[in-house]
Amino acid sequence: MSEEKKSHVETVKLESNYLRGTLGEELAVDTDSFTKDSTHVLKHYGTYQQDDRDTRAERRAQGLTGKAYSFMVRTRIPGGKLTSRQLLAQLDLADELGNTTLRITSRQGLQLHGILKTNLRETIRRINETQLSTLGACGDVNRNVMCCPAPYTQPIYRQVQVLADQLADHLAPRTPAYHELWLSDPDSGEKTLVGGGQPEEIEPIYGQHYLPRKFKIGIGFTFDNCVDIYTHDIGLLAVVRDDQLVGYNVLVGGGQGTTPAAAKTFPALGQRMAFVAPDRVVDVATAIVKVQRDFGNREDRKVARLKYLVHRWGLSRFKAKVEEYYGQPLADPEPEDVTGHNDHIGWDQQGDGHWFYGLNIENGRILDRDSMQLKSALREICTRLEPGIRLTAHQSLLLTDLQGEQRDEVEAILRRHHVKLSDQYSTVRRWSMACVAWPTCGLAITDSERVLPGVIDQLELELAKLGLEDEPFTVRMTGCPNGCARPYNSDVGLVGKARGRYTVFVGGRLLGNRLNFIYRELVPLEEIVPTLVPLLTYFKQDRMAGESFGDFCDRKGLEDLTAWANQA
Ligand code: SRM
Ligand code: SF4
Repeated sequence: MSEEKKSHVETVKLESNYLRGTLGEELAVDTDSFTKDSTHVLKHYGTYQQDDRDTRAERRAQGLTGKAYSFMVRTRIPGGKLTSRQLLAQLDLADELGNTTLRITSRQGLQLHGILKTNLRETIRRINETQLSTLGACGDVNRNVMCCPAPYTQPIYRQVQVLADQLADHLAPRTPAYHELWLSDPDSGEKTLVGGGQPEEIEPIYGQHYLPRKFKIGIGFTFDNCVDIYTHDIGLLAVVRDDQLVGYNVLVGGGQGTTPAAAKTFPALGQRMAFVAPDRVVDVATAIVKVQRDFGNREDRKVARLKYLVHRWGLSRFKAKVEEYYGQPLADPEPEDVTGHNDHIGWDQQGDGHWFYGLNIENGRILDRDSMQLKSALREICTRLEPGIRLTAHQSLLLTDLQGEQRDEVEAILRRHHVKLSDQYSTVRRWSMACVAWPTCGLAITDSERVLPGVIDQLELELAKLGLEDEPFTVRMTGCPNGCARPYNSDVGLVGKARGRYTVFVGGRLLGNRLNFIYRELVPLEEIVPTLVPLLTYFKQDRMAGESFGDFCDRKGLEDLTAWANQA
């Protein structure tokens, strides 16, 4: 493809000299923001330039020019595994340099918001000092690698975590610019010379252009698809027989993002491509990444994800190309598929005499407010008991490696800080998830995290009236169609379409292996629950034994559901 046809972001990456651009110069000057081109480069270091969208109008009214800029800083944490010390360091950063909150993301990462440009370097340096990294948390590279976070002692759990770590290390950008820009003393004059090196020496996997778009990998089990493997560019399904992990079914081309006005875009489920032995997975994943690097669309970022390449070529042609890059034929996938889902919430035994506690955190936001001091409670638990920490794909966390006698202490600390124990959450709230959206997300059309709790309040009442309060089904909300809370395979998806209005999707499922469909468009926030009530009533009356709400909606289909709702 000629350089002229490539998108502007491609040119910026190519000319950035392995993600340097003018970031060094811009960091050195006393401004509150970066130039537009530099923000594209900046993302690869796990940080986004944002502004407080709540204050835009007020600032205009006050005659202030420009925006109230600050930065989101994302830490990538393979499998969501970290220590109490690392979590405490992030909480310190949130309090000292951020907006005093810390956010667990839908990909087992952590996000700080409200970091000022002058504090960016210190923030990233301090995260690295705790042996965590922001490199590749965003940008056109492989993102955080997800895997089941449960700390059970059976070897298969350790094996998937080891694989997540290996993939994360192997596919991390290797540019020395990360160290140079963020970790070395800017006044020391320390510079790493990369200008003369060959692309294959500096970035053997990515080259000078990096990937056409973001890239995501998740590793799940057949009996526990808690990481939603069908939604990743590469989904790895661990095939376990007689307690042994015999290999992985490799799924390709999953993804959620879509632009409703552009018919060429769509959410897609991963397609089952091959079965690969455990020790070959990193090489096969690398071959897939390289195929996307060389053949993914670099003209139009809307259709640049791997799913569009798989769609354009078809699975057989895509597989043949991966085999060519890998150097060997690949076996067909084994019959195993996902059969279960576990959010790991509540108390459970690890198998080594220790316990873990899955603490439900509503929409992943760790903060103190008058009615509940979650941040302080976690600080006290981490300081006094030093549990291991695992972040879940549902924006919650597990406190691990606890002694039996520490269980009461954990609960007492949570209670003292007015934090609800996991069993005090309703089933519907436990299985709900919202993206960040307003006010920090620059792409948000409307609210998500700030309004979902109110929607759930109403739903709880209606479900109780119908006697459906114990019914597990997923409700996922996003402030725009990009799909950051994975709303397109959930039982109920609520997707921001206009300010205060949402598209209501139904018919997905907890297992994550079916897309939902649009039930109603442009539903005002306050009408969401009234829109769902007739469907829930119908479900209660006409469901088959054991049928879930999503399965029911899928079986009935749009026409039938609409006819019922119209006469109800
Ligand atoms: Fe996302 C862009 C937040 C998981 C699909 N996402 C964004 C940005 C960075 C907005 C932007 O580009 O300016 C959001 C920052 C908001 C803020 O203020 O923090 C953002 N995404 C998030 C997080 C924090 C949502 C959350 O509440 O947890 C998640 C961070 C995960 C992490 O730790 O890495 C997050 N984003 C996802 C997921 C879910 C997943 O990966 O499992 C998806 C759908 C899966 C997928 O990628 O297809 C997702 N985010 C997007 C997209 C659409 C991509 C596409 O292919 O069309 C965008 C927009 C884009 O890339 O142009 C986006
Ligand atoms: Fe922002 Fe949209 Fe992602 Fe929500 S789904 S965080 S509104 S980009």
